[in-house]
Amino acid sequence: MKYRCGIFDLDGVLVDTAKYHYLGWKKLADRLGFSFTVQQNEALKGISRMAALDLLLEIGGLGDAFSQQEKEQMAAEKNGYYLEYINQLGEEELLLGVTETFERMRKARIRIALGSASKNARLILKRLHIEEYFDVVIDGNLVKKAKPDPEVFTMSADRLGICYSQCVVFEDSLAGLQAAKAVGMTAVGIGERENLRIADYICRNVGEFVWEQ
Ligand code: B16
Ligand code: MG
Repeated sequence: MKYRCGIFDLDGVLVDTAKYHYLGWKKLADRLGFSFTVQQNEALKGISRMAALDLLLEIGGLGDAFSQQEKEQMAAEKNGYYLEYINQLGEEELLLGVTETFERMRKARIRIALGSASKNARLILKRLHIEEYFDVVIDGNLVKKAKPDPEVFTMSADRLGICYSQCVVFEDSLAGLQAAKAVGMTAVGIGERENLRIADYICRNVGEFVWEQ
């Protein structure tokens, strides 16, 4: 097997937390007095919390209306709403093929890493009871630069001492695929081809990936 490490994005790859991010942002938008649709939420996927807030405020026509301090309070407010959902999250919300893939990787001695923009990643892994599978967890608390910058993936590989060409990244966002490809990692897009054209492989879920190819 040519890969020595699999690096997994969290939201959209291991669990569908996007719906809870949406509900959290929607509650904030409701309070601020504008509507926010599921379709508009697509643009907020995969980017950092503060970048998502900036986009949300632009959507609501409030792009320049608030100070940095006010924006930080709003981001914290949204995170409070989001955590109400996350604290209810259970193993049954793991996406298809995740546990089986981790078990196969363990047997084949392929290292397992998390590369997520979320600052809530560790809590989510705990709630899903999959934290023990990870050799390294790199999340939004550790990186300075957001995807499409590859920092979240290179930090994972560097900590494990594995060269980038031996890493395979599983990602549902275009920015994440760009990040993986920029440093020569194999990029597996999870989702529909039309959104993920630059991926080396496209799968509907992580269990579909053929490790031996
Ligand atoms: P938090 P991922 C990303 O997770 C989400 O896709 C994105 O929608 C969210 O804004 C970002 O985490 C930050 O999340 O507010 O929990 O720090 O796809 O990189 O696993
Ligand atoms: Mg994602």
